[in-house]
Amino acid sequence: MEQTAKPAEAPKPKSRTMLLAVIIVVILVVVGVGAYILTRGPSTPANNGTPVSIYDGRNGATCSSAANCGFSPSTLNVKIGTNNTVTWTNNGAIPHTVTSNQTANGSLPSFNSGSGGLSSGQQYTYTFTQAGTYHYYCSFHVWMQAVVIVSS
Ligand SMILES: [Cu+2]
Repeated sequence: MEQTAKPAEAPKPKSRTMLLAVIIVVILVVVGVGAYILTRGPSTPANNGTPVSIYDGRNGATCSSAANCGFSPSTLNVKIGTNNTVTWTNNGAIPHTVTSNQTANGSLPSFNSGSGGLSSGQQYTYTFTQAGTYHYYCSFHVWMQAVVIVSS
C-alpha cells in the first residue's frame, strides 16, 4: 500500500485573514459615508437672495400665454447694498430661463440663467451692482416678461 504523501499545506495565518477582513470593512464604511455625504445635498437652499417665483400651469395651460406663466413679482424693487442679490426659483412644472432684455436695457449689465433653462425647482441668483431698470424674459416663452428696478 503506497500513498503519496499529501504535501503539507502551509497553515494560513488566521491573523492575516482577520486583518484583510478588517481592512475591507473599513474601506466599505469609508466609501459608504463618503457617498452619503456627497449625495445628501445641502440642508438649506444655497441661494437665498430676494425671491422671485417663476410659475406656470395657471388656467389649465402650462405656458401658452402670459395668462398661464410668468414671474412673481413682475416688478421687483431692490436697493444696492440692501437686497440687490435676487434669486429666481422655478416653481413651475417646465423649464424656463431668466434672460435680460438687452434691447430694452441698453448698456446695463446683462444676465442669463443659461440656454438650457432652469428645471422645476432649480434656482438662479444674480447680484445687481448698477442702478437701472432691468427688463428680462424667458427665452422659451417670450411672453413671460418682468422688471427689476435697481436703486442705489
Ligand atoms: Cu418659460
